[in-house]
Amino acid sequence: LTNTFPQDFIFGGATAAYQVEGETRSYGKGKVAWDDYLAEQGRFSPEPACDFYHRYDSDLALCEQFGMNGIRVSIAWSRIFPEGSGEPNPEGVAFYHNLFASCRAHGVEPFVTLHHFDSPLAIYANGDFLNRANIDAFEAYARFCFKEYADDVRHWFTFNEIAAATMNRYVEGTWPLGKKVSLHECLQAQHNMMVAHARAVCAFKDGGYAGEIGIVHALEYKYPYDPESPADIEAARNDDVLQNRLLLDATFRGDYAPGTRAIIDHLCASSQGTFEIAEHDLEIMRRAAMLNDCLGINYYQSRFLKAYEGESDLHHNGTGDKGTGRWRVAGVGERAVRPGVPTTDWDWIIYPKGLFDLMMDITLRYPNYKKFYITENGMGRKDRIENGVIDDTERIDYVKDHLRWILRAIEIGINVEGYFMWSLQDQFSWTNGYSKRYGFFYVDFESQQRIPKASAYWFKRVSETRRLE
Ligand code: BGP
Repeated sequence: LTNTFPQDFIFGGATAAYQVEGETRSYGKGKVAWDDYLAEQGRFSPEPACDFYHRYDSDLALCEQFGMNGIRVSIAWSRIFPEGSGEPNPEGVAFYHNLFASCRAHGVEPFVTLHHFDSPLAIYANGDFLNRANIDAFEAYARFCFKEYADDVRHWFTFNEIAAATMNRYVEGTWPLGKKVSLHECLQAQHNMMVAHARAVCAFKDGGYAGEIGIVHALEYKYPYDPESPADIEAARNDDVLQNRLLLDATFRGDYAPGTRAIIDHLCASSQGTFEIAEHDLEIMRRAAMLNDCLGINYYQSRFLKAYEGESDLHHNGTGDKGTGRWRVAGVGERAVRPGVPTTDWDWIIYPKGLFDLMMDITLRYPNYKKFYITENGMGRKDRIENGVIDDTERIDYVKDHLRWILRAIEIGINVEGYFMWSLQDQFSWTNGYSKRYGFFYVDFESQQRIPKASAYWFKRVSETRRLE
């Protein structure tokens, strides 16, 4: 088995605008729904997060020093268009030019996402992507960015994790809006966002811009808890459509396979709703399906599904109290943990092989996939400093096990061209605040000092040698 990564493999860290930048209400930035939602909750503030707005240059210097040749960043839509559309905000536009220039200066390639969970409040308040007018607004914002940053950016992603954006909002109810088990709204928003993605991809290609474009999906392999049980198999298929399949079919086929569509309709019916595809949607989606250059996969965990007949019963573990999470959804199934499979303090299932199984599945079902980047993978921990050192051996093991499965995939001819650990530095987590740390670099949120963790030193060796020992 090979232990060496290809010559041009990207080794990087991932960030997202709202989770790192701070300055959420300054320099002309428009509001997003999270601002008031978090303030009302009063648990934690996204301000100043890890102050990336002012510290990006020193963070990029750290990337360079630690052997990273790539970074994932996102553009905050409401920094560019404070109201979602209309006149651009010059300070916001300039900020990203400066950020990209700093990436170049440090030899760190930027991989840029247009939408990472932060629709402008004006867009959110009039229905977000359930309102089709906002598909137009997203396309206009994407067109603006492609043109404005044509000389700065060579790697674009339209959306980050449509699955999380829709499920956390319309199914789990743990994000702004807070609706529970509205499966039809969840799936309709997924479809509409995929139309917005397709329009942006076509605009990028028609514009003749240099570089590549794709989308980032949060994928989890859905295994039946008991592979012999037809009811568990059905639950696994339901959860697969809810999280992965609608989005993957839309991405790579540009329409929905009959089996996918049947489950979409079943899920919508179970929350008394329907699924609407507008005229021309499939036309543009089919065109974009052949134009995507890459897929970003965010992979943290896989799931084991049991059949479930009762009322929906959800509890989100946003505190790190192990064993408190529950996910049982009427019409879908129950997410359970097979005995012997390890989990994190936030009840995330550690199952590295699922990443390989997912990539295999995609390459077999959608031979037009072209290339993968692993755009997020990592472990949330309660990291602590002891004698100036942060020993996160557990995280090193987690990343190492996933990198091993990536090497196996590469070895059998699956095209994977990069890996970005979530996250570059400790940052703000949407429902967990600051106690769930993911970074290579520990952040003391009081002083904003960065301290490299053991994983940063380990990753430096991997990226510089391109070898996994
Ligand atoms: C992904 C998101 C990130 C990030 C990460 C960890 O879903 O793209 O934005 O937050 O997950 O999630 P959490 O912070 O909830 O642990």
